[in-house]
Amino acid sequence: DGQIGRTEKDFLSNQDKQNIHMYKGHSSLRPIKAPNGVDIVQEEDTIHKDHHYGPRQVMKPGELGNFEPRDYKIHTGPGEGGQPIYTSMEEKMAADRSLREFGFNMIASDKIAMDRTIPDTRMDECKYWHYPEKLPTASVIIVFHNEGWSTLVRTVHSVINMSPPHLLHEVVMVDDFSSKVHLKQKLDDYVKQFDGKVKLYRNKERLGLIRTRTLGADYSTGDVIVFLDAHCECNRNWLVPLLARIAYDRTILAVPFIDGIDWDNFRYSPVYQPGQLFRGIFEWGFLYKENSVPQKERNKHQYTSEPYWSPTHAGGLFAMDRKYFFELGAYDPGLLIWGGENFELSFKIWQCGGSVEWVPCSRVGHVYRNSMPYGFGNVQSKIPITLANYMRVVEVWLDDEYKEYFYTREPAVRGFPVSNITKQLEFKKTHNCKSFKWFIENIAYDVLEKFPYPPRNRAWGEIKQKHGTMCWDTKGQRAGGGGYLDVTPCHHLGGNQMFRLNVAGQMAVGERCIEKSGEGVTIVFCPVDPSGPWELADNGLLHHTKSGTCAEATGQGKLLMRPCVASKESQKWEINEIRTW
Ligand code: LR7
Ligand code: MN
Repeated sequence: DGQIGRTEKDFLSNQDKQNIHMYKGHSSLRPIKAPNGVDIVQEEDTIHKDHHYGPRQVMKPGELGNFEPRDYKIHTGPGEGGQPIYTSMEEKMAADRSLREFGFNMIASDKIAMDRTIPDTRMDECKYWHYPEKLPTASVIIVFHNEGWSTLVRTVHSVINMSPPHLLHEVVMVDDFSSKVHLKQKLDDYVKQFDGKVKLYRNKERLGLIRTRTLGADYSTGDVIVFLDAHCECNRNWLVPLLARIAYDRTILAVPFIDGIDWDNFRYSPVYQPGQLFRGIFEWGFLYKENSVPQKERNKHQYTSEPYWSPTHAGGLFAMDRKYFFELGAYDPGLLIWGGENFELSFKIWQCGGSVEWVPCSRVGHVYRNSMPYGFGNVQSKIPITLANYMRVVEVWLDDEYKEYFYTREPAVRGFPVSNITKQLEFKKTHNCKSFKWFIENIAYDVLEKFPYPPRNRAWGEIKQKHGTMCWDTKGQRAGGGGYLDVTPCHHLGGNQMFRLNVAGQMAVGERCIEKSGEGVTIVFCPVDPSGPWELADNGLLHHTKSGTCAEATGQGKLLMRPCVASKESQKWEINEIRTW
C-alpha cells in the first residue's frame, strides 16, 4: 500500500543512476538513491583532506590487515571483477520467471563462479591500517527462506574465501522453513564438503528472519556473531576491521559498508562515491534513510576511513559480541518476520550504553531484490506487520512526546493494541537506559535536520466527495513521476486513498507530499519544512492557498485545481478517518 517500510522498493531508473554521478553539483533537496535503493536525503559535502599514513607499509595480500586469497586476482570468466552479466533474448523468459520467484535474475547469477572476484571498493587508506594480532573469533550467521541456489552458495563461498581461517570460527546457516527442493538434500550435501566449518540448522516452522537470527546466535559458539543476508559477496579483508572494533569495545555494533549488487545483471558497484560517508537515520514513519555524516561527527576523526557513529543501520549485515547480544535480550522476540529489528537493536544499544559504528574499510556486497518474492507465512495481523513491529519499538523505546510524531505520521495505527511489552520496559528500567530525547539530541541529531518534528494532523483518512462516492487516489504513483492524482470510487481501505493534512497546511501521503502541478495534483518529495498551502474550509472547499485555486472532481474522474466556487458540489470534500482494525 505504498507505506510498508523497506518493502517499498523504488529501484534505480537510468536517470537515478546518472544522478549518482552528479550529486556533487546537485543542490535541490530531492532525495537521490544510492545503488542500494535507499534515499540519500542530502547531497554530499565533499571534503578533501591530506592524508599522511606515516611510515606504514601496504600489507601484502594474505597478511592480516589486507586479507585476500592467494589466487584471487587470476580468475577469468563471466561476472569476474564484478562485471555485469548479459542475458540473451532466449533467456529472458526464464530470467523473468526467476525474478518473480527469487527477486533477482538467477539465470545471470548461475553463470557466475561461486568464487568470482569483485572490485576492491575500499578507500586506498584501508590498505594501510594495521589491526591487532589478537582478535575475537566470528560465527557468521546466514538465515534464509526460499533463497535461490547460486546466490546463497556464493555467499557461503565468499565468507570462507575472504575471511582469515583462524578468525572464522564457523558459518551458521539457518533455514527458515524453506520449501524449495534445491534447499533440501542438495544443500545438506553441499555443507558436508566444509568438514564442519559450515553448519546447517533448520526451523520446524516459519519463524521469520528476526527470530531465526536470534536462533542462529543461539547455535553459534564464536566470540562475535556476524549476520549476513543470504545473497552477499564479501570483499577484501571485510571481517578484520569489524572484529577490531569489537575487540576495542565489546558494546560496539559494527556495520560494514554495503555495496550494491544489481538484481538483474549482478554488477558489483560501490555504494558511495570515494570519500563520501553516510550513516543510517529514519523519518518519523520509520522508513530507513541514509544521510551524509554531519560535520560534528567527521570532526572527531583524523582519517576518512575511520569507523564513525551512526544512529542506526539497514539491518542485515553487522557484527556484534555474542554475549553482549544476549545480555541485551537479543532481538525483541515480539517482533514478527521482517522489519523494525534494526531500530529495536540500535535504539536499545545506544540508549543502554553501547554504540553503533559504520566501518568504511569493511565492504560487503548485497543483492537488492527488485521485489520481495515471499509472503509473511501464517502470521495474522490487522495492520501491516512492519507497522506492528514499529509500534512495539515505538512503545518501548520512544518517550511520549516522540511517540506522538510516529502516530502523526501513521495515524491509522494509533490505539492498535501492541502485544505484551512488559519485559522490554522492565529491561529499560533495570538497565538505566537513557531517554529517546537524549538519543535524538546527542546521537541522532541529524534526524531533526532532515525530518523536523511533524505538526499535528488537522485531518487524515480518505478525501471523499461530500456529495458523491469518489475519493482522491494516488493510484500508487511515485513522487517525481509527474503523474496526476485522480478520483476513483472510495474503497475505504486506506492505501492509495489515505492522506494527511497537518495544521501547517501540508498534505501528505505516506512519506511524500501532495502539490498542485499545472491544472492537476501530483506527488512530490516533501520539503524539509513540514508546512504547505492546503486548507480545508468548513464549507468543504479544499483550498490551495498559494495559487488561490480549489480541488474539483470532474465527471471523467479527474482531479483538477480550478477557481474556487463555493456553490459547486464538485468542489466539496470531507476527510474521513480509515482504520483496518
Ligand atoms: O521470513 C523470512 N525468513 C528469513 O530467513 C524472511 C527472510 N529471511 C531471510 C532472507 O532469506 C534473507 O537472507 O532473511 C534475510 C533478509 O531478508 P531479505 O533479503 O528478503 O530482506 P531485505 O534485504 O529487503 O531486508 C533488509 O531489511 C530486513 C528487515 O527486517 C532485514 O534487516 C534485512 O537483513 C535487511 N537487509 C539489509 O540490511 C541488507 C542491506 C540493505 C537494505 C535495505
Ligand atoms: Mn537482503
